[in-house]
Formats: sequence, structure tokens, C-alpha cells
Amino acid sequence: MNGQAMTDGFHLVVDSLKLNGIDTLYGVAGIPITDLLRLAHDEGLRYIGFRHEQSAGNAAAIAGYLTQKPGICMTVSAPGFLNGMVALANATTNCFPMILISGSSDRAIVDLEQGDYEEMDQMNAAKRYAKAVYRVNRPQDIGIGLARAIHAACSGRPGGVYLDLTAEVLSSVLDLETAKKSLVKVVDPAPAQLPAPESIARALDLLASAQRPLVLLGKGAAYAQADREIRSYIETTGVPFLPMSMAKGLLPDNHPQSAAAARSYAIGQADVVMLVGARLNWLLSHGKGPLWSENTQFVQVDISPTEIDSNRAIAAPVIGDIKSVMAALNAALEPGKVKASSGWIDEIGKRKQKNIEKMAARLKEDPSPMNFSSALRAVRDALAGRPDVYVVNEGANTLDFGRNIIDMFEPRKRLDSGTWGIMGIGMGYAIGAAVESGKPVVAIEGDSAFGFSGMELETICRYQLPVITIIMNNNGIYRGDARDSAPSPTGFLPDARYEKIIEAFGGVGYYVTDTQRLNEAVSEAIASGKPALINAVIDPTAGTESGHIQSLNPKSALAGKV
Ligand code: ADP
Ligand code: TZD
Ligand code: MG
Repeated sequence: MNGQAMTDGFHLVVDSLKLNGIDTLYGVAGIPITDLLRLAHDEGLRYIGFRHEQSAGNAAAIAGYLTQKPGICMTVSAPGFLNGMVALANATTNCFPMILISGSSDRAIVDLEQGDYEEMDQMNAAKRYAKAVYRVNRPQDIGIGLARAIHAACSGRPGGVYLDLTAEVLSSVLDLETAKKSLVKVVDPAPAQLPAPESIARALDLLASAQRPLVLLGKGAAYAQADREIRSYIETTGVPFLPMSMAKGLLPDNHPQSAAAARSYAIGQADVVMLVGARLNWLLSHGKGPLWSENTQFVQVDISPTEIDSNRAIAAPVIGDIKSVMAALNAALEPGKVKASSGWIDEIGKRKQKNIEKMAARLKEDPSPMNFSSALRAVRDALAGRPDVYVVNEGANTLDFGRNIIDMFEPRKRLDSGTWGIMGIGMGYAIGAAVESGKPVVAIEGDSAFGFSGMELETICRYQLPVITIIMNNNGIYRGDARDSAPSPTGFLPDARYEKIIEAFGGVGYYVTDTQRLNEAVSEAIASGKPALINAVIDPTAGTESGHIQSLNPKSALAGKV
């Protein structure tokens, strides 16, 4: 090579990531990426090593959601790749920007199915579940490959992108001059998408005709970081709003215009609903009865034109990014043009009051053992005054009660099972949020939900992250096993001592059976800023099967008869 300066694929990957401002990687080491991770670490990138790729992927996905930069997850070939795929598919489903980068085996052998170590055609396997997939086959294409992945992940509707790096490309050597020229710094990965002026006019005409308008905020609105524009529209017009679960806190949950405590009434009676970054999927009953009225008309603000009319007709679609759209709406808003009738506001107010009183009465009860309401009230009280704390939430009853009882006061602070209702995001989301923000995270977990990613407690302790895991321990999926014979399909070991797991890793464990102790433990753990796990013992009969979505749970009419 005549003394010419050389580099290789490993270095090019790290250089490309750094050039594009990517400073954190999540992953699991092994062939063929071990040296890549080592090099990244040595070159000043922050690498967080996990115990399972699914959690590493979930951390990357939530990092993408929180920062609008693609979260990066790195895995080994075939099985590591597949473990990461659940997280990538979940990111795509939830519209989070993420890039899964996996090393892959020898293409010549893989394509002839000759049985390589960890053989798999990963790129084609990923296609169905990713927003885009790319494979780099030459070291001089690493820069372009990453640039394409970043554009695909962040532009338009964000999503999960798969980038395949073969072992051969990683270890290929090329001269420094060619290598340098091949790097690409992405300009404007998520370009503003301005709405057409006529779509703004059409939306405002419809909104101006409304007597009973309602704004429905989804996690797309939270993702867009258009907090000021959204708040300005809502407060200028005085229109009531409802947040979807991850949009809680975009405006504080105790905002006087929040209709959350009168949700079904507001949805059922609204005449014009403006959807902002929320899809009319199962979480909104597909926009259909009995929750929705046939007469309701919709404005839908979304970046994806094909979302429009997906479940019912949309009278006024506005395609664009939410920040630009809300700014355009605010600019065109004449004083008093869009407003809620006083009857509408009064009626929502009355129902809110009644429901809030009912809930307060339920939350005042302090049974022994604890139930979901009393335990979550104790957690809520410990979180009061700490709006900066992130809340991760998964489970069935734990999720449903948690969403209703734990109020949020800041945008993008509530991270939960999302569009799929997936279990297993808990520790990955908690780690991603703690790493990206440096803030404390409280993960409120069903005992089943926790089990999907529980070994990441070691990761939390290794990096000394301020993550407090609270397990709502009712001995099973939905509820404890009522029978004392062989374990049932939904029951777990009664009285499992989860707090001892974190003690094995040097973290602090709490075993609590009453609300006062639970409240103190949460406060103490947050104040300490150290990893902790609180095992909160809940009445095993307190939960209901499938939580609030029993209507989706098919039942055998012949159970016990055949
Ligand atoms: P939720 O579950 O909270 O109802 P969804 O995930 O169903 O929310 O909907 C999010 C929507 O937001 C998606 O349709 C997505 O296309 C849209 N979206 C995401 N980011 C933006 C953005 N920056 N501007 C406009 N729409 C966005
Ligand atoms: N597997 C995955 C990946 N996602 C799922 N949603 C499920 C299985 C099915 N499932 C639910 O929908 S909720 C749930 C499972 C297993 C756990 C509920 O039990 P929990 O919560 O202990 O987490 P509660 O508080 O006991 O209801
Ligand atoms: Mg449970």
C-alpha cells in the first residue's frame, strides 16, 4: 500500500456517526460488532451495553422520541438482530425515529444458505417491519448508507430503519483519502413541511362553524415539540382538549381546559374534533360508535397524507408538520373566530367535577392489602412537586389505573406501552430516558410487564442510573392465581420478592405493604438519585382480566363444556 494512510469500515462507521452528531449508542456486543463498539467507546461516543437487544432497541427508540434524533441500536447477526427487531417494529408502529444497525455474516454463504455462523438474510427479514431497510456492501458506501438511514428515520412520519453492515464491510480496509470523501453530513434530516394555505383556510372554516369543538392531542403532537404553538392555539380559542396517554403533560393535566375527566362525554358530544398527531386507531375506537357520534366532523393535522380517511371520512385534512401547521393556524386565527359555546364548556365542567369527586372518594380509601387505586395514589403524592421526573408505565391494570391517577405536568414525560399495548418496554424506555435526560425516572410496572425486561436492572445498576422501578405486585398477569393447586396460565409465584433482584446488583430494594411506606419509599428513592426497586404488594384479587380492554378479549362460550 506504499505507505499510504489507510482506514477501515469500523472507523468509517464511527466517523459517520460522529459527523452526524450522534453521541449515544445502545446495544449488545458480539461478532462482528465487538471491535466497532470498542472503537466507538474509545472515540468518545457514549455506549450503553444491555443484557438483551430488545431493551437496547427500546432505549434507542425512546431516545429518538425524546430528542427527534434517530436512536441507534447495535446488534450482532441473526438472533441478536431478531431480538432487536421487536423494538424496531414497535418504533415504526409508534412513529419513533430509530436505526437498528446489525452486523451480518458472509453474504456469499448466506445467499446460498450454506450454513454460516448466525446465518440470516437480515435485510429482507427486516423489510416488513421497518420504514426502510438498507445494506452496505462496500466500505466506501458506509457514509451514504448512514445518511439514507437518518433521512428515512426522521423525515415525514418518523419510524424504524434497518441498516445492515456485513462483517466484510466492517473489516475492509481503504485509503484515508477515499474514505474521507465518502462521509456524508446530513443537512436537515426532518425538513419542515408547510401546510397548503387552502388546507388551513378549510380547517378554520370548519372550526369556526363549531359549537362544541374539541382538540385531541396524540403522541405525534408531543413528538413534534410544538408545545408553545399548541398551547397558544388552545388557550387563545378556549377550546377543551383531551390528551392521548403519551400526550399527557403537553398541557398540564390540571389545566382548566382539560376535558380528560369527562372524556367519553366530550368525545361523544363534540361537533368538530381537531386531531393533532393522533390516529383514529383502536385506541380511539376507530372513530366509530358507540363512543363517537356519526355527525362529528374532523380536522386532522398529520404529516402523513395516507393517514387521512383511514377509519372515517375527514372533512378538513391538514398535511404538514405540527409545528408549522399550528403556527399557520395561530397566524390565521382572527379573534373570536374559533370558540367553544358557553353551554359546552359548562357541561364539560359539570361532568368533570362529578367524575373528579367520584375518583377522589375512591382514592381516599386505604384498604389492606393495597389495591391499584390506593397504591398509585401513594405514588402520585410522592411525585407531586417533581414534574421533572419521567414516568414509564406498562402492565394491564397497572397501566390503566396509572394513566388515570398519575397526572403529568410537562411534555414528553410519560412513556408507555403505546400503540401496540406492548409489554417489555419498561426497563429499555427507563434507561433511554435517564441516559438522554439525566433526570430521574419512575417506572411503574405490572409484575408481569416487569418480567419482560427485568434483567436490565443490572444495566441500571452498572451505569448507576436514577431509575426507580415500582412493581405493582398482584402475583400475576391481570391478577393473582385464585387457585392454590398447579399454576394457572395467568398466575405467578405468590409473594415473589422482586426487590432482592436489585439487591444482588448493589441497588436498593424496598418491600412495602402499605400506602404510607410506599409513599416514603418513592420519595426517598427519588431523592437518592440511585437505582432502586420497590416491590409494592397489591391485593391479588384487585385486577380485572385485560384491564380496561376486556371488550377485545375473546371468550370461549364452550369453556368447561367440551
Ligand atoms: P396516539 O397513540 O397518541 O393517539 P399516534 O401514534 O396514533 O398517537 O399518532 C401519531 C401521529 O402523529 C401519526 O399519524 C404520525 O404520522 C403523526 N406525526 C408524527 N410526527 C409528526 C409531526 N412532526 N408532524 C405531524 N404529524 C406527526
Ligand atoms: N406479550 C407482549 C409482548 N405484549 C402483551 N401485551 C402481552 C404479551 C399480553 N399482555 C397484555 O396485554 S397485559 C400483560 C400481558 C402479558 C401483563 C398484565 O399483567 P401485569 O399487570 O402484571 O403486567 P396487572 O397490573 O397485573 O394487570
Ligand atoms: Mg400483575
